[in-house]
This record gives sequence, structure tokens and C-alpha cells, in this order.
Amino acid sequence: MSDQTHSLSHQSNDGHKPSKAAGAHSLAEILSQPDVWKACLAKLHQSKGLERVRDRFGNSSGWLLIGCGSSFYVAQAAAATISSLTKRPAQAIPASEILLYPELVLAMAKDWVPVLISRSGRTSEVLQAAELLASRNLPTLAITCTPNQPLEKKAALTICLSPADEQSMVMTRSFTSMLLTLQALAALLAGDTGFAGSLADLPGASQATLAELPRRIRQFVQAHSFADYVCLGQGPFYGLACEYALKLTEMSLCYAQSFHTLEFRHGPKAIVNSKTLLVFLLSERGYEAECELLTEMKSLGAPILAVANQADGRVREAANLVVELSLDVPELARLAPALWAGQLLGLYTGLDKGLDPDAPRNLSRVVTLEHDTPSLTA
Ligand code: F1P
Repeated sequence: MSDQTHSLSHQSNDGHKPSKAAGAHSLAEILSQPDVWKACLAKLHQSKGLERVRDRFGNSSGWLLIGCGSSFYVAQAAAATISSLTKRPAQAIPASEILLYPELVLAMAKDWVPVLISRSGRTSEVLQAAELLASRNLPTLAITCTPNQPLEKKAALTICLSPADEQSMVMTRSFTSMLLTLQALAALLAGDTGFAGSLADLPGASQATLAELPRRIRQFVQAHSFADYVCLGQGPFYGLACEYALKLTEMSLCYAQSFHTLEFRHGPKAIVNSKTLLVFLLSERGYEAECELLTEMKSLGAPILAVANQADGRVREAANLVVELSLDVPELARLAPALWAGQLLGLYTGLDKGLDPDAPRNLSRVVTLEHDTPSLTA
């Protein structure tokens, strides 16, 4: 990235190896998304990876998407896309839920294809979930970004998106790349070539939006001082709202919550004050109802960041910052770029606090547990 304003890395003054500035990996990984998506889609096309999944699992009655942390939120957004496009049920579940309450999960999803989503392919709970499913003769599909990891050996079929792997602890491009891949799978299963074409167009179509976003979000962060954050989304945007809150929590150690947008009236709105930023991920289907809430919260004194494909006068007037994607693709195909504002909000808020968003305290890239989850071994 040649643009100086986007660059965080610097040369050390002793002329040796360039030292890494705080957040440099995350920023580079965020900005690389369109190129990485293109590389992943090209790899999938070449390897016929999605066709292999369709041939093996295409007749199943539903899809159970499993992950931890960000990968669980990938599962949520992907499940919304799969059920909308294929008209078959799809449900997201954290890996721990299958381990602790298998009967609750599998009662619903007995004949569904389990999809294990894990950037690292090493997260203990995901590996244990793979073992539990295998012990019940349920073959699994794995989506990962790291080749030759234990998950691959436990799954019946694996899609590995190596161009999307990251150096940072927090997931940014791996999130959107795994989401796009599952969306491309949904398009293939549904025979929706138009939607598949929209995903293929996305890297080129969204470049311009990404190019101006870092400067706008950084200025917004520097001009304000928020104490808390609330991220709101409905339908396919709910998983994204959860990921916005997680990015803020991980990268800036802030308190961030997520809710279904209209749930915010039912109690959580008590938190509204001039120091709590409300982030609205506005949908097309819910636009009117979501706008009503947005203007209502503005009248209570909430600062607002609105993310929409196109915003109208009401939103422009009420919001402190409006991020418009202006993409001529179906709403579900815009989920990945709709995440960028949240990734950058987390990054610049962390930097503003003097933190290194690449390596948040208490976190590791992978959660590996020494012992199996007790109920599995009981
Ligand atoms: C997912 C995850 C991340 C989180 C943290 C630990 O792991 O929970 O979402 O940011 O770094 O790992 P994975 O199973 O996708 O590798």
C-alpha cells in the first residue's frame, strides 16, 4: 500500500530490519482484502473445491456451521446466506455448545452437514467437535486458512484458503475470505450464477470504498472519545454486528456489545449517553424500522455511526459518520465489505489508546486447551 496515510510501518533508525509499528499487520491485512478475495476465489475455481463439496454434500437437508470467536460469527453470516439462497435450513453454533449440549444441537441437525470453520485449524474446541461428530458417523466439511493442521485430518473434506491467513492475532481478512467462500458455496448449491458473479465482481467493485475508508474512520476516531460501543444488526447483519463488537473488544480493549437492532429498545437503550457510540448496520429489508430506531436514539443524545449501502437524508442528518458502500450487488453479497468499518474502528481506536491491535493482551492466535472439555470425556 503506497499511500502514506495508510502506512503504519517505519524503518528503524539504526538502518537495520524495519521495525513493526503498532497495528501494521492488521492494517495491511485489512487493506489486502480485495486482492486476497480474488486469490481465494481463483484458487477455488482452479481446484474445483466447491464442486467437490457440492458433489459430496449437496443433497443434505441442512447445514450446521460451527466455529469459535470470529469463526462463529463467520458461521452466523454464512448460515443466513445459505438458508436465503438454498431455501434449506442452516444454523450457526459455537463449537463449545456441541461439546457441552450435543443432544440440543443434534436433535435439530441430525442429518445436516457439519461445517467446521477455523482459521488456524487447531482450536481445541473445534477439533473436539470434529471428534464428537466423527464418533456419531457424521462426516464434516472444514474451512480453514492454514494448511496441514489437525483439523484437516479429522474432516472428510477441507477447503484451505492459504492466501487469507494472517500474522495478526485478530481475524480480519480470514473472516471475510471464509465468509465469501461459504457464500460462493451457497450460490453453487442454489444454482444462482448471478450471485456467484456478484461475489466474483466484489474485489474490483469494492476497491474504491476501501481506499477512502481508513482516513475517514481514523479521523472519526481521533475527533471523538467514546467510553462504550453498541453494535446493531438484524438478519444477516447480526453476525457482523457481533464481529464489530469483537473487533472493538480485541483491538482496542473497549467494552462493546451487540444486539439485534430492534432489541435495543427492550432494555439496552438505557445505556444511551453522549459517550456511547451506537453502530447501526442498516439492512434493506429492515431499513425503515432501523431508521426509526436510529433517529429515536439520536434524540436521546447517542452518537451514531451508520453503515449502509445507500443512506437517505434522515440517516445523514442523524449520524455522526455515514459509511456508504454504494455497491451494485445483492445485499447478501455486500456482507464482507460491510465489515471493513468495524475492523478499522477497532484498529484506530486501539491505536488511539496507545495499544498494539496486532497483539492484544491476554490473547493468543489460537485457543488450545490442555484437557478435553469434561463432558466429552465423561
Ligand atoms: C478463532 C479465535 C479468534 C480470536 C482469537 C482466538 O480461532 O477464537 O476468533 O480472535 O485469536 O482464536 P480459529 O479456530 O478460527 O483459528
